[in-house]
Amino acid sequence: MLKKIPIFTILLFLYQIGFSQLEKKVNAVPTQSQLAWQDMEYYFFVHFGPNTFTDLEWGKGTEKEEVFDPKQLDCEQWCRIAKAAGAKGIIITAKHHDGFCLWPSKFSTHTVRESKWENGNGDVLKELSEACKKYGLKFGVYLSPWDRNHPAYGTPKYNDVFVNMLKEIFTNYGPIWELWWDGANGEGPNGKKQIYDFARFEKVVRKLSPNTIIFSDIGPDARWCGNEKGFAGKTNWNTLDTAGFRRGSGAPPTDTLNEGNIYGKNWIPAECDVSIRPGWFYHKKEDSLVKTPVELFGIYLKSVGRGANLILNVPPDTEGLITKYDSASLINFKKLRDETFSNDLSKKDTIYFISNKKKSITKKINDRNDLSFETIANPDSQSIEIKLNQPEKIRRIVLKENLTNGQHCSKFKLKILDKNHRLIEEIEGTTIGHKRILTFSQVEAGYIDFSVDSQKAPTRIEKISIFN
Ligand code: FUL
Repeated sequence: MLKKIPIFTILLFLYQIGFSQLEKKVNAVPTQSQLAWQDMEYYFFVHFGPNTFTDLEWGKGTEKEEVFDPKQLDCEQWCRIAKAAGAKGIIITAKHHDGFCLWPSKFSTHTVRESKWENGNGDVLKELSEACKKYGLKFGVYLSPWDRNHPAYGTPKYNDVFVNMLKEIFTNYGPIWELWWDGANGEGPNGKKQIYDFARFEKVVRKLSPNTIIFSDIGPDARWCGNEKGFAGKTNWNTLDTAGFRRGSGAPPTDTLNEGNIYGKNWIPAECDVSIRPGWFYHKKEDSLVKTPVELFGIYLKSVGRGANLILNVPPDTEGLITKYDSASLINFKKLRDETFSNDLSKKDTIYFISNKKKSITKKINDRNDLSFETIANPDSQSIEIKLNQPEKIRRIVLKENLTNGQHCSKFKLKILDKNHRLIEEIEGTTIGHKRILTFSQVEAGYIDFSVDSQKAPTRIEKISIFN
């Protein structure tokens, strides 16, 4: 029997089976914590420590503890500004590369306890974690593995120190929503580099706090976007291949981090970090260089608007307060977002799910909370059409993909038509992901047509919003 079937056909059959199995394997999906994390979209980063006072970006680790003395430190002020700016959380440098601990760690002698601030009784992590709770903000920590102060650095003992610090932080200041691991790995005080036991660190964190999102160049839960300008790729997959890569110098190329891998085996969405000032830490000379609301809005469009999260650094000054320059810019950034995105014109409109090229209406969706839509076998044969109740001037369209079962759309098309159904503008894009904000010159639209041109699996569109 077998003899009669050409060998080529058999090979093709085997190849196809193998291929479909491979496809199944690579459909990485998010965890519940990752889905919730992606909804956070935008939050603050706070770089604060001895560098704030010494005007440095990378402290040497030899700074005297007494330099740290923020006389008016008020973490509630940070939280009020974060709230007013629409940020949903704060992640603080509990320890930067200089090794200084913003909490009185038992595993270091280079901490707030050794400083003069509050006579050595202060604890920034305690103040901030409590303030975040009070203001309904998520709380996260940056714990730099690189430590230029710790005497054990460069020896296996330092990995124990790092584990003990993690235990202290997670036990005393939790819940910790996100843990930030920087990739830098330089020499410690004895000139030696450290071999970090990341597998062990991860295990410890997972045990103490299974829902914490661990960020690093390559995750495991969120990845670096490959630059410090706050931009994700125009194509931005939440999936990434990490096999064979390491954090720091062994990380994937920056353009891969920026765009992800279409068939990446792991769900590791991008987080875009950027500072509101040129530096990460406060420098008085940069008071005049705070990014404007329009610049921040541009960054927002290129991060959140490309399906990534935005972590915006807002460094407190030597008093321990966010300056009026930063807060003014942040408040106006919020105003700009509110003005742009508060009036969703699609809410008033009827959405049709059109099932074939003849555009027969098969389904009319009125309930805006239930717009989940699943395309079927031939993506070309269907589209969603939104008929505006009256022609409207529009400039932005926001798409949202339901990611519960993975990220699937790899090419989409939006057609903007006038009230007589004539094409005015065609916009093409690749990935959608958590959110895709498309901007264009203002047009008067009567209809909007959305279709998927290519996909990994059925795309689920959760929402289409239209704004002027
Ligand atoms: C970098 C660090 O070296 C910078 O000092 C800063 O903390 C930035 C967010 O990450 O890799």
